[in-house]
Amino acid sequence: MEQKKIIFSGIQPSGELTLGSYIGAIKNWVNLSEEYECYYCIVDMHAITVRQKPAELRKRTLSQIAQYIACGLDPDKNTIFIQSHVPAHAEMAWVLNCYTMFGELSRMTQFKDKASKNAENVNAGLFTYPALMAADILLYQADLVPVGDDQKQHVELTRDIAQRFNSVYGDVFKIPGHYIPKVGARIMSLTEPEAKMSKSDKGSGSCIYLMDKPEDIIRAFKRAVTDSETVVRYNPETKKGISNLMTIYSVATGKSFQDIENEFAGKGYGEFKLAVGESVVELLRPIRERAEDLMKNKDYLTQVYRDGAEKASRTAARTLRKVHKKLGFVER
Ligand code: ATP
Ligand code: LTN
Repeated sequence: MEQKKIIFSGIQPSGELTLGSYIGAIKNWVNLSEEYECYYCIVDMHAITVRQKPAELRKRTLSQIAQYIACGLDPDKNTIFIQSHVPAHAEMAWVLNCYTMFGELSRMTQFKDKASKNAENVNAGLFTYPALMAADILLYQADLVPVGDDQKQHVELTRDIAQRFNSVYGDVFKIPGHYIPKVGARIMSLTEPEAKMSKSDKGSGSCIYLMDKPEDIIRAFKRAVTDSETVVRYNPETKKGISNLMTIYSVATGKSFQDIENEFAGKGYGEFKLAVGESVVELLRPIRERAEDLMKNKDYLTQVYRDGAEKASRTAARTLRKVHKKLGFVER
């Protein structure tokens, strides 16, 4: 039988999952999960590059597992696990740190962005974050990494690190590619359509969370920033707000941009925004209900992440062993 290709992706439990991360990443994880062998991780070690409240981090990590499953990831078919449960990630990250250049890390836009937002805590972990992400991906010899547009630079750096290592030691790592969706790679903030929708913008109405209540979702869409024209037309250069809403509506309903323009020809923005809000309520309703149910069953969730870590550990240990041998570390 032909070996399935491998997928690895992860999300930090640094906040609640958003509609942006669902459309940009998780939705594609679900689509790809039949065809590939998939590892989906909750990257809690990445999350501590920014200060977290311990009780909240613990709760969000568990609830993120429930939300992965509720989005349609079947734990029997996908390996769902918590990064800190597989020590090989930390061990491999150290090795890869020694094959990652200061200059490369300095150029990462996410680092520059987070360093400016957390000026009082620009720690070394925040800087070397991409080496840990490379370790995540390379440990599993992943072929493909499904992420949103903002993570493309990190996946490209992972490829460079892998190639650098391979050029010294032979074919150790598979060189991974990124999988970025054609529609929805960068969902924008509802209140500031020039900026990415981000889970750290809590409370401003700019962001929709998977667990939001229907009335909050509708309210946020009613308030979404549009423009001074009154025509529903796709143009991400001049009509950022409307184009973003059209993207969301297209993903939620399966309609093309042309269909959407026809549907709302001659109608006002109010009607359009309400329709987008309602489509998102229906998209998220089953996910929220399922996740709430799963959160009541902690034993099941524990079983899922323990089984996941066991399976992930086996694969990760194989790559780590190979790397240690190549480096000249004495076998344990
Ligand atoms: P933070 O605000 O802490 O940086 P975030 O909201 O950007 O977090 P991440 O955890 O960094 O979310 O992202 C999880 C995954 O979802 C990544 O693959 C990322 O590329 C994707 N993603 C996040 N936000 C969006 C968005 N607005 N549009 C499309 N994809 C997104
Ligand atoms: N850096 C990513 C999260 C992340 C990741 C990964 C994504 C950590 N390790 C491995 C894909 C593959 C983020 O900030 N969203």
